[in-house]
Amino acid sequence: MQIIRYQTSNDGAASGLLHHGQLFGHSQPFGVLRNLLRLRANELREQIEGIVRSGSVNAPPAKLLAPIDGETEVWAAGVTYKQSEQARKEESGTPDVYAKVYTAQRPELFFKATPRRVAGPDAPIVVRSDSSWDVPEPELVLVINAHGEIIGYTIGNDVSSRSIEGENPLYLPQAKVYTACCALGPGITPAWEVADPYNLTIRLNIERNNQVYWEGETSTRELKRRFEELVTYLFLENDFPEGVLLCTGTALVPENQFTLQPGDVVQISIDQLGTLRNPVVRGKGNL
Ligand code: DO4
Ligand code: MG
Repeated sequence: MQIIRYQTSNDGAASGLLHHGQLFGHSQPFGVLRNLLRLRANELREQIEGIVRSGSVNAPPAKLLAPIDGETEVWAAGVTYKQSEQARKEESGTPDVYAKVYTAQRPELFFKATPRRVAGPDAPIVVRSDSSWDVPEPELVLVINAHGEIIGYTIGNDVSSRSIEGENPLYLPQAKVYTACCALGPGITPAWEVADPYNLTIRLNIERNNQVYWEGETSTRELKRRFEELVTYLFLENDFPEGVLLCTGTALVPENQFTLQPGDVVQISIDQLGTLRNPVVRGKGNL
């Protein structure tokens, strides 16, 4: 089952439940996502189970939207996998900061996006026109409610400029935060349906000219930190009244010669969460 956001016939947005290929919750006010993230996890679960019991179903929607709205923010953790630590050390003139943060008690957490900057399923993601080295970062994303509880999981792409971050780590916000810098979807799988989030396979496939150009896979087993630890630091001095989505870091880093090109299609699959697919454009002017 997934909580989804989708486009309605009048170009509006609605949320619902996709369960065994059918849409539930369309005939009742299931609510906008931001309000669902105000609920406690047990209240949300009761609401979802009630809707499925009510049995009113519809055909699945034609177009899914990113599962985020309102004032819900996207944050990201960095250098949470050994592979990421190694890649940052190679690209940077200041490798020490990455070595230190990998083992430090305090994790690296950074602001990534607002809903307006997020691409949904099949929508284009942007690589910056002032960047020469760009990569997708396939990441498991925690969906966290206003009370700091992990209520679900989705797939995220923390699209990043390695040339800008590599030049100076203080450029991180420019390497990471811009229009269509992030993709999320296809929906939110409730946390209570995922038996072991530390044992999920993450697959990345990049198509160029209709052929597989790069592919690889990893597992959340490789993660250095616990999710609760990341959430605790994120909520230490921040409030998220409409919840927050937290990308948990990447372990799939293509070889240093690789850079994304316009026309590439990035596909990320995670066990139990589905597949997120996005074409690449260069510069916000090409959206
Ligand atoms: O330290 C920079 C960001 C690293 C990151 O985004 C990741 O490890 O996924
Ligand atoms: Mg990342």
